[in-house]
Amino acid sequence: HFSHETITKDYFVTNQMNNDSSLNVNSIKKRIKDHLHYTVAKTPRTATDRDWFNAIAYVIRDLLADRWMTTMGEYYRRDAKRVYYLSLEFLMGRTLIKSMLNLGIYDKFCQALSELGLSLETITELEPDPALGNGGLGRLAACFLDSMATIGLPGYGYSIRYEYGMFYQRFYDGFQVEHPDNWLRYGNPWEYPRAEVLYPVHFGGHVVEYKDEQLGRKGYHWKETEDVMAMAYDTPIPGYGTANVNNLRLWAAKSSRDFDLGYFNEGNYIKAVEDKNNSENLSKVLYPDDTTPMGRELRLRQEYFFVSASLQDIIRRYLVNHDDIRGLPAKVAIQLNDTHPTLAIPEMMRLLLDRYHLPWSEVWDITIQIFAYTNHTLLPEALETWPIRLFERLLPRHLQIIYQINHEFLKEVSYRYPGDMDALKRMSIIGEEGEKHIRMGHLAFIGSHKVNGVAKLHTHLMKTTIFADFDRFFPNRIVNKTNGITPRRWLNEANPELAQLINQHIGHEWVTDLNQLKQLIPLAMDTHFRTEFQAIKQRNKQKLAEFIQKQMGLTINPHSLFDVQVKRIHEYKRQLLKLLHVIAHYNHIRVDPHFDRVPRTVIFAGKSAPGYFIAKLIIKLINSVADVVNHDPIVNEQLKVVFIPNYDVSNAVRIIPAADLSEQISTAGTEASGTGNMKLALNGALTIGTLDGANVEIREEVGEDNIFIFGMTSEQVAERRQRGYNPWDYYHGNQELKQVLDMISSGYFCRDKSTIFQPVFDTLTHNGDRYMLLADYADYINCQNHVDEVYRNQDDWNRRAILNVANMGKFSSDRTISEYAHEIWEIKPVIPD
Ligand code: B1H
Repeated sequence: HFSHETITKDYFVTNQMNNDSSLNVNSIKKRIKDHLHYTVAKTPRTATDRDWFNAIAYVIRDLLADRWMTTMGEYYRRDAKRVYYLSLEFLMGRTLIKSMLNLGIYDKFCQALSELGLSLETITELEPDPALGNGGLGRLAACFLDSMATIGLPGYGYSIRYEYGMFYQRFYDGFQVEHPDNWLRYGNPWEYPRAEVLYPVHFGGHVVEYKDEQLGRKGYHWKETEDVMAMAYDTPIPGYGTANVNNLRLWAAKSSRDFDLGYFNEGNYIKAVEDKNNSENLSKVLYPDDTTPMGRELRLRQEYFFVSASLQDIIRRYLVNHDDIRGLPAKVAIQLNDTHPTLAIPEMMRLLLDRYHLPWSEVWDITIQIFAYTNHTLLPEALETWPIRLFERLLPRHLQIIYQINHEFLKEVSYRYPGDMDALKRMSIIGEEGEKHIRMGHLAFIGSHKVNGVAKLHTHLMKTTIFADFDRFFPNRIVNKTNGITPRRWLNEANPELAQLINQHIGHEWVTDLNQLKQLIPLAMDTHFRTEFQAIKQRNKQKLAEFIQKQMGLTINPHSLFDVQVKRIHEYKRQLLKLLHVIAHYNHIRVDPHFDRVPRTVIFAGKSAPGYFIAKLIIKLINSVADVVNHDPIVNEQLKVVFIPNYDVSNAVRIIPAADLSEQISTAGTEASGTGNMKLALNGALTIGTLDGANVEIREEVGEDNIFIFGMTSEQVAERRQRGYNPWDYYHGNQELKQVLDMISSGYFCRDKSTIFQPVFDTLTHNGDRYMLLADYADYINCQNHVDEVYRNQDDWNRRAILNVANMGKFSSDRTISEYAHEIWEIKPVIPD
């Protein structure tokens, strides 16, 4: 299996930035031993592998610290405009190998470790994978940090230091069981606690109006609040092949010092300490709900806590070398990663109004210039709203400000569209359906100078559906920024052998300039190159097969087609459609076991939100189908189904380089972009997909012969929905499909609880098949048959796979970030002298 020692040192692209001559193999060994002695306080004889991991991490952290302080100093000296990426999630993945590669010290460390008799692979596996995010949105934030540091942009990440990240997924009897992810249990060598960077965050209380004699107008005091303190933890973010090191600042909740005065005075010491615990619960756990927000009070408290601390910090940094707060927009850009940090808008207004006493109109101008908002989903249930009643209790001053923003905005709307009461209702920040609530998307849109979608189709749909009124009202505010992924993590680190093959032919500039991969296009016609390319894919598949054998005790055929669907489990992503194909395929094998078929291994991985009933039942169904298929002697080598537990960044790095086929089969119009689609194609998997999200642009780049497209377009989906869609027509009209669905409902896959999967059958039939799986079924099956045909000609398959790799340049997050920098943030790289 994957072993770094067996990899020769030049497999990774190592950069030349590290010309620090004092850093040689001997000095690295000395530094490691020193940290083992003085920081970890262990001797080589008593040290565990984890002690060694920590010692090594501290050595690397020292190197990061040097460059980081220089970088921060440089930003300060140049008085550079900064961008602050506010996100409730950063799915960073492991740091050790990434840092060594980015700093260009991987080779030397390999040598040093081997001379110390340490196994880099063993040590790598001891590092916890910090999972402070759910899925694509959180991983995008992490790729963006890598790109900003690599390009040299003064970009800072801000988020929460969750004590428990994304849950650890295990299967018991095929059911998902969530285990707490106590990632900080053994300490975190990558972070610097900043006990002195501490801000109060207020909740509750009430607002009193006063007459400000000096300004001659009304002022507002937010009084008798309950306070929580936010303490900073900094993680250095190295760029690749550069001395730039940026910062990710995470906030942890601490009780305020005077939290307990009252109780202490009453002598109730125990009660006081109990309360301290309560306020520190704020940063305890990440909400594990991808795409659909959980409207819980603690989540709103997290959002405000994080926003308030971040803005205080941003303003403090600005005021270190500026004295006029009105100059803020020239030096500060803030990007809102979805609506989750939208409270930053009224919070900025509050600070400028109540603390800096600027007049409303000026405050509004400043705010709009600073903020920009990225939308990541169109699903109506995913659009964040909060009950007014909760705001009244928790954030009364913000509620006032939001009311006034809304009042001013609706005045403009009624001026522009006289008499159009319906437009007012549709566009208001306040929704009146059911309980009165705040529409966070409207607030984010109105308070930002740019609003972006994450793929062309998604941006188009934003303009024509959920934000159509806003697009008409603010014509050039919506822009597109198609997502990207960092080539450092997703090719250079994840697929070192492919990286090396590429280097041998076109050099290594692609690592920071992914369009260079276009030079591989002619090599797709080179049979020798194709053979080498295939051999690498085969070794990656072998390694994954060994991992699956070791972790799950399951034997798979490494020469079968690896058919991969890895992503969060969600109805709109249609893991069930994949499963319908698996079952139909199984039935064919049983009817005619001796027919010559392409053997397949279908690999699933992904987590479900803990409260998402149907998604959890889909997990159980996949595991049940796997159980039946994998134990059926008739099926033998032709089909295997694998559900790899606990999909996270580390597992993605193992799975993606081994994939032949990438399943991107969401109902057209539902997946905003997808980024797994890019990672898989970059590693030479062919995509089978709908014309959804970034698949549309992947097709444009790789050419329609090198991708398998099927199913309805987003227009056709919308039109079908309009016309009235009846899943029973497909059920009764397709014998094969009916048989598959009946097997699900009749308990074929779960004999001891035969009705357990009835709800799955019902979502696809009685309950209307919201994501139209049945409508796309026949075309999907045809398309999969076409996949098999193409796969039979391995040489031609490799040609297409190479053309996928060669044409993925557009999907580098460096390109995405450069676009944000030019068109939204107006910031430039700072290149140190
Ligand atoms: C995406 C989310 C999301 N869209 C709410 N929306 C969350 C919404 O905890 N919450 O409340 C968490 C996550 N995540 C994903 O963003 C899209 O589904 C993908 O298509 C897209 O590629 C990704 C990055 O833009």
